[in-house]
Amino acid sequence: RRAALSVAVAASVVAGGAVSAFAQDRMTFTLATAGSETDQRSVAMAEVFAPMVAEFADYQPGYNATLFAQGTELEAISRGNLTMSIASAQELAQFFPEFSIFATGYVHQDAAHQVRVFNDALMDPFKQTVEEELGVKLLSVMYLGRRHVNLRQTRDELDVQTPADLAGVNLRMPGTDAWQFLGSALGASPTPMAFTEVYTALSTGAVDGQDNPLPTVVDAKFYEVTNQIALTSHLVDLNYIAFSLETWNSLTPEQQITVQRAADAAASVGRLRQLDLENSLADRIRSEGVEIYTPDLEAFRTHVQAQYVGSEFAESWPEGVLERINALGN
Ligand code: KDO
Repeated sequence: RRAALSVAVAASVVAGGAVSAFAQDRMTFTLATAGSETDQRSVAMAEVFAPMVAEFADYQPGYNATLFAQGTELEAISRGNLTMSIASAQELAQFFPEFSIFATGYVHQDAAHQVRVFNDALMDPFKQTVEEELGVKLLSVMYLGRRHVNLRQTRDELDVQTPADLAGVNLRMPGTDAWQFLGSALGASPTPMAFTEVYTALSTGAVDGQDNPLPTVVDAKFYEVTNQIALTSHLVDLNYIAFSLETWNSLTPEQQITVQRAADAAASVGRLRQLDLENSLADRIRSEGVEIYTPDLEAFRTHVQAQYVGSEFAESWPEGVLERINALGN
């Protein structure tokens, strides 16, 4: 049947006919994420992406790192064992150090800035490298939110105003070099740990704190095991919808357009919902007994940025890209 079908498709291409008019085997798009099912990025993928591709593909998400450990998803896509992931720039920086520029503290200014950067020509060589060397296509940029420092200590025990106040604080950061560097740049002592371990580590005191946006603090119930959030906004964090290039190349041009539109639509719906949550959750978290306050942001920004200057990360950034990113800001 396959041979007959491909002859028919070839004939149709020659005749200029619509390839998608032919019946095809259904595909399965498997997505692995460390995020929960109720994380807004997961919700947007399930509610927006899945129905848009449903004509030709079944969307099968695996949440909470059940399919692949956090940080191993890109390799799984590259090896042909996975179709999609919600990948971070820090994970990409493991393969291509220049991606650390998008994981650097106080570079992205807000969600709109992330979108402008992702869609700008400056991203083309980055996207091309990931396609050519990893076999992964970055479809769209998702908004995770402003990361803040969330600690077990009460504010009476530790009032965080400047990076010096974080000296000796055992801060869980995700497990890659770019994340660890950011933890150090904040003034803390970073500990690498997978996301799925963080709640327990906070509850037992194995770590003093973690950094994530407010919606994640609520979704993962970190407010149950912490006492304060210093609104450092040290990283306006993003993720890319990463897609197998091999699968992409097996799609018809129309299917490719549909997948691209579905990814963009999911990213945009997820972004709006996440922004809404970010703006509305502080009171909810306070009502759980967590103190939320703004530290000396200028002190944090200056200190963090100074750590990157001359660092091995900054050396990997292609010339002029930071200036182009900044020029796309407000
Ligand atoms: C985390 O491990 O703290 C992090 O927020 C890092 C992000 O890049 C992202 O992977 C996220 O976890 C997971 O999706 C869980 O929300």
